[in-house]
Amino acid sequence: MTFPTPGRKSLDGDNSFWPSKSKELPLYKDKPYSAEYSSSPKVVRRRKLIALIIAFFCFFYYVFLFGRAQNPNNTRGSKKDEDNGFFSSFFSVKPSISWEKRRDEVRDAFKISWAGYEKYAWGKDIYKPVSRTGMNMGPKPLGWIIVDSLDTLKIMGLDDELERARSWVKNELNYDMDYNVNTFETTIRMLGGLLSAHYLTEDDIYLDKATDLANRLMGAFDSPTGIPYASVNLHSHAGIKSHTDMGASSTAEVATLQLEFKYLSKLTGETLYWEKVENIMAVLDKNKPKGGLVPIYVNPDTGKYQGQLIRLGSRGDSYYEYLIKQYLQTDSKEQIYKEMYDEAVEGIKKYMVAQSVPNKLTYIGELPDGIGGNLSPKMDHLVCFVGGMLGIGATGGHNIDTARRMKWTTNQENDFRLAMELTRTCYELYNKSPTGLAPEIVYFNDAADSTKDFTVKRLDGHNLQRPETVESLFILWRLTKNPIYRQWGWEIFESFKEFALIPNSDAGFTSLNHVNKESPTFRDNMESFWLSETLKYLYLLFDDEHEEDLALDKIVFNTEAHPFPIFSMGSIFQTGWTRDGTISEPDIKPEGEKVETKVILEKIVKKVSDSPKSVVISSAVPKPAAPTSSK
Ligand code: DMJ
Repeated sequence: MTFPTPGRKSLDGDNSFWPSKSKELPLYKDKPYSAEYSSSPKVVRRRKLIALIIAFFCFFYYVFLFGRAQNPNNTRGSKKDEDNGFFSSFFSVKPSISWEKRRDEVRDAFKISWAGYEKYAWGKDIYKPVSRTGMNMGPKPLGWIIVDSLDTLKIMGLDDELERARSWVKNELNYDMDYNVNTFETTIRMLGGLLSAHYLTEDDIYLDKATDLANRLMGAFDSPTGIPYASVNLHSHAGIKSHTDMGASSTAEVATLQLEFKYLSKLTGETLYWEKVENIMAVLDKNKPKGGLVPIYVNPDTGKYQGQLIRLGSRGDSYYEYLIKQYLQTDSKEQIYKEMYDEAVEGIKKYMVAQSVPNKLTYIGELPDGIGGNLSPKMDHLVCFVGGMLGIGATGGHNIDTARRMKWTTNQENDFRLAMELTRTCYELYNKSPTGLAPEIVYFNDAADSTKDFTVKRLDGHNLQRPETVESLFILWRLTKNPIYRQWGWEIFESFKEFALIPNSDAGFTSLNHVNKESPTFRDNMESFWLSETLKYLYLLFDDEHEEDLALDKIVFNTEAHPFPIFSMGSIFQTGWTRDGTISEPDIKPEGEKVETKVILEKIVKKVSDSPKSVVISSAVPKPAAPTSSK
């Protein structure tokens, strides 16, 4: 008996790829021989016996069907194919899948990684699970792994572990160190981690630390244009230009700070953070990017894009992600970001989407020479966030059926279909690899005689336990409730267990050097996003309990998977710029007006307000801001 391979069917949200029951089991295709009607006791007994036998078979038939329908393991067409023969299936009837059990297995994987980290590297920024050691990035720990994991601990209900993490944050974490950190990474992982921990626990310690950190990061924005420098010194607050790339900052990095600083503004009532990050968007948009597509570098002194290379992989990715998320974060009121997002998506569809040969896998290539140049068939695994982004962008986080009943355009429908196609491609990056894990970079093949869809170069085959594919699976699962997304996520998780879990060790999971080898070697590093993103998204993919409190139309995940609430701007905040490049005077309300926040900490508001409020954006290119200090 054969079953369709899920990946080959169109995924239109209606489960149509599952085999229909009527075609599935020809169990009774031959009638039993019939006897003439008789009502003698012997015949009655015989009838009863036959009825019993039929009931017995009906029972197994039902169990078998139910097991099949619920057990999509049997639909795989890959290296993990099972024997789908009728008899073996019949006699090895599996109980229906418990997604709750699978969710708990993800939780167990998290616990194993966390326990290894606690035992061998507690408090350190870098964890090397193979050598069972840890290191700090600077003179003192930044809380890289602990802070990035706080909300996952809360979501998974790991209360004891969370208590130990909280106590470390409270007693050990001190950002006052003479050390240069990357502005973007520190914002998305540390500031984002603290803010979401505060959101989920309402514990003030996290907001206190977040505000202290944010004030130290403010110096990064002290460039002539307000486009932040790549790095900042945590002690002096001095912004530091990139030493490479002719001093340019990455476009994705400068445009992926907005959710964090705006949420902090909302929480504290301090408008400075809001103004600083909003200004970046105004300066970037003054370049009037063609097709909404932006080169991956921007010069912080001039605000001009640098180079031609356009891509949705490294240095380009979350620029696009934060366009739609900025729009959603403030309750879909800031139309300006939706406009920019829509333009970008049209540009992506027009200039960057292609299909591979032979299997027509839809992918997003790169434009090394900008729009008008050739499309390179290179795609980073990082690009796999796009499926989720397009899904959220089309539906606004609502279930697809609900969204389709609302105002629904052809563009939205096309975007959603593209979301599903790209996510299928990203799944295939795993499915077609000997380890079941995706490489870091692939090159799609488009020659007419290609026999395989993509090629992996020797140096591109590593796997860093990245989250983008499972992120999109989680989002599309929530939006469609199509079980194929759960099934694909489960296969990926099983591959992590098989190849990334260090055997005979209590140190946990690690990265791999090459996924295209049946016996891959370990790379001695566990990225913090394994805990903050990959395992969180897998957990939520199999989980039903957080559907309400972490509903996609109520929260936005920052790019490091830290959830923040969607909030109303109220009377304090507004969009302070228009798309012709001018920046309007912010209409800050008189002091004393009530701030609509769930938590306002008087002392924090005061601490922030005490720092020089130097930025009043009143011209197209704002003046350099005076250094801020909270020391
Ligand atoms: C994460 O730090 C974030 O998701 C970022 O936006 C991109 N890269 C990593 C995970 O791969």
